[in-house]
Amino acid sequence: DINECANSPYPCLSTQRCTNIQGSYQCLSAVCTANPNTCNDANAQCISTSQGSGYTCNCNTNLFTQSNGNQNNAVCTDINECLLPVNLYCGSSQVCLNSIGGFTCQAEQCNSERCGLNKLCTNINVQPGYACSCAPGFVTSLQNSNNCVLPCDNNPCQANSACTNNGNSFTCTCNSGFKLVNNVCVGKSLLHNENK
Ligand SMILES: [Ca+2]
Repeated sequence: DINECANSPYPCLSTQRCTNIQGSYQCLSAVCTANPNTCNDANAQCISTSQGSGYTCNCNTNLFTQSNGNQNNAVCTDINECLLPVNLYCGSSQVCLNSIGGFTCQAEQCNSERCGLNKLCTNINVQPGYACSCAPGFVTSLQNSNNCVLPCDNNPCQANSACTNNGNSFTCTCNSGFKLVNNVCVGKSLLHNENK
């Protein structure tokens, strides 16, 4: 093989880089090597060419959608491979986690210990791959927001009343001998009128 790049005169334009290849040679722009940030979008790859402006900016179109053409203003937008309702990329017992320029499939993260007492675990497709929420009939504890308790365990009722759990809510009932007056349970012995 002859190295044409070593020939005199130089076989390429002075602004071009000569690359010797088997049986021939290539003249490519030096733009991409001279300035690694030629493409504004960090996910676009600068590819030297022999014609035009000497380069193109290419997103990996398996992983990104490309807009704004293929020069330095090319914009690469991540493809969310994990979009519901149908995820084509991961197995049915896996969770898909999207990332910029890719995605991963991981085992479902929920297990019986993951979320703690009175909580339900849901596999989700964003990091860390699971979410915890209160089981039906339970609410976030006012003492410790990591825990879920029965509504009455948050002591929502005022003095002299009893609390009854009622689904995700509660009912307050004045104790025996007390009567609700202006949203306060007042001792009946303190009431000196016909409402007694
Ligand atoms: Ca992605």
